[in-house]
Amino acid sequence: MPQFVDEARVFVESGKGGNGCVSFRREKFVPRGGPDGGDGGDGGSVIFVGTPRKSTLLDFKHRSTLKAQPGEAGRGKKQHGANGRSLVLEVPLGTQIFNESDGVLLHDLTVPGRRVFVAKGGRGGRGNVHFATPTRQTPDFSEPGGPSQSFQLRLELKVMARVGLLGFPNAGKSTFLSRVTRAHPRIASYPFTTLHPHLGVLILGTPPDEKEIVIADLPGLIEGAHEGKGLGIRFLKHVERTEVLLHFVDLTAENSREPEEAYAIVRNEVLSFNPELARKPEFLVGTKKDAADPERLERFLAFLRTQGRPELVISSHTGEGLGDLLSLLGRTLPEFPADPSATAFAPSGDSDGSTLVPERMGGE
Ligand SMILES: Nc1nc2c(ncn2[C@@H]2O[C@H](COP(=O)(O)OP(=O)(O)OP(=O)(O)O)[C@@H](O)[C@H]2O)c(=O)[nH]1
Ligand SMILES: [Mg+2]
Repeated sequence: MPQFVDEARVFVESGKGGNGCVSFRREKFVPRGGPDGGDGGDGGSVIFVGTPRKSTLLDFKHRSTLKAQPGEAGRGKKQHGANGRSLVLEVPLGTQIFNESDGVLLHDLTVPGRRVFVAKGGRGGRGNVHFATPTRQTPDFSEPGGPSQSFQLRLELKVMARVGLLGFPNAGKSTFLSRVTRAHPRIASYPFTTLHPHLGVLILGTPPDEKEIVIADLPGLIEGAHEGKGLGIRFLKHVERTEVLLHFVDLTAENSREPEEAYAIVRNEVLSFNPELARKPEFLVGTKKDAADPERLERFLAFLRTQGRPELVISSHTGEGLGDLLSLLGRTLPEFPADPSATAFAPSGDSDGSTLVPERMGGE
């Protein structure tokens, strides 16, 4: 599996414009030909484009200097210098581009195919052919090429999902994702099976009223995650764009904690990462109903009732409760995302191998 990289630092530099040329025609029998210095070519730009085919910023881990070509100088006989080639870099959808020096967000690449110029190439300078006037027939100067631009940038990927899965390790998050989408995250009975976010596409409804909803499965959180315990909380940035959180708690006797306690711990870690996440609608969901401890299940349902929450208990093994949960999700999420930066994206084409690229679920 390719490495998951969601942060990168890059130095970008556009190409300088080529200088205009100073040259004079030389022809037989014409002692003093007029000016014929051509224009310099434009310098290439550095351009980023968001694509659903990429799922990590891995490309930039070992390639941190990104330079476009300069324009060529103009030549005699009015020849135009060649334009420098631009550098077009594909990044995953959801990549944010910050200016490293002041931390300002410059671009947020949430729309497939939209290009942003992060360093513009310099314009080619005009050759002396442009500067002849009736009183100045032999201009011995031309325009220099425009300067290049360079910036130190920080790239940060925040995945584009409308639903985020939270919970302790082993709560059954990845099993749920694999059940309701075509994603194949690793599933195992030990904690921290999931090491980085995975996306899957949930299809709700039937054509033509289908809704595609991208779900992000995150690594589990434990007490002290905000201090770096377990895998820490750095992946929580990937739920910042979501519209709904599904918080899973394991109802089996194997879980050493009561569901309410597990919920409170994880919730606390989430809010210590970003208190704004408290404002997102959140559903608390009991998992593994088929193997649940009956008393624990009862206590959990009572807890949900006292909090006025919907009674959501699922089994990803038997499918019980999944229909209710998915229809609740369908009712909660408007047809089109309210926030354009949370738009679910197109089905993946050629993927770069990671499961972060969501796969569209077939007609199951
Ligand atoms: N009996 C039963 N077991 C389940 C169910 N859902 C998940 N499990 C099991 O619980 C264990 C953990 O499941 P995962 O889906 O890997 O849990 P996770 O929340 O993704 O865990 P991390 O990736 O470590 O955070 C696996 O052994 C699953 O087979 C269920 O509905 N019923
Ligand atoms: Mg998992």
